[in-house]
Amino acid sequence: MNNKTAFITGATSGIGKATAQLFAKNNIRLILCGRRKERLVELKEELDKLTDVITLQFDVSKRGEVFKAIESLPNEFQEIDILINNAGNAHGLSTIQEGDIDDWDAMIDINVKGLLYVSRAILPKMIEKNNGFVVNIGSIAGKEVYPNGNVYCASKYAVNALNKSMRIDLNNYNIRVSAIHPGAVETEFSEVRFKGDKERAKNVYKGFKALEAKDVADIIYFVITRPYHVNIEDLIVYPTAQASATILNKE
Ligand code: NDP
Ligand code: 8X3
Repeated sequence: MNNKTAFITGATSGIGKATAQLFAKNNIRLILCGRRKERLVELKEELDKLTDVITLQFDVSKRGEVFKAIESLPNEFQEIDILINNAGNAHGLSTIQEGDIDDWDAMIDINVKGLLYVSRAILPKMIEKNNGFVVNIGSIAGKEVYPNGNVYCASKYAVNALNKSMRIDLNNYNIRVSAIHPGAVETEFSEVRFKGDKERAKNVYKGFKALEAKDVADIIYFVITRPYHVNIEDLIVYPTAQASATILNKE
């Protein structure tokens, strides 16, 4: 992995941050992305000691910002070997008839369109060099619908479909494509879903051991370090206590 360059969206928290930390330990050069500038600065300071790091602050849902940021990369970071499409969140949890339309827009714009914009900006260069790796972070919510999950689930079903589409469309260019679909991971995910309500967010992970962000990072690293002829296309990972989107062995 020495001298490979990875572009990680959503690196300021949770799964993206843990992946950046693990990649840095393994000498992968990093392009770290997110909206929260101070977190990007902090993470760069932490990981600079281990590898070359550059940060890009942009909102994945803003098409202009995405292309401008990626075009601004200095020459030594132009060649991207690994793209981790991770940025995303759930916004709200309510029935379809009561859903907040701004929440719907946010989930479609970030989880689906954001992933598309970033991929569209980066893939042509991977195609040019006939090499690359894309890891799409889906969710168990992209495999099963659960009550009140409606639009978040739809956005992750879209990621699932786009992952398969990428596999097909990029097959002639030696670009590997993988989706990882986690169950419950204790990150800032539920805090974002419940709009900063920390108590409600904590409750989601009460009574069982959820996955940690670093568990998912380990799997991402495993997936990208298989021999060149091996492409893990689709992988579901649960906490041991979880058997489906809704079946959870809670104390
Ligand atoms: P976190 O809330 O901890 O992290 C989300 C990351 O996405 C942050 O770094 C955030 O950065 C970034 N992000 C969100 N919106 C935008 C935006 N508009 N533009 C740019 N970056 C954005 O959650 P997780 O680490 O848990 O989530 C990571 C991925 O994993 C998501 O795609 C999520 O759907 C998926 N997932 C999570 C599960 C869980 O249970 N936690 C389970 C299954 C899948 P910033 O705010 O700085 O922009
Ligand atoms: C996050 C996990 O179960 O809230 O994608 O959808 S869940």
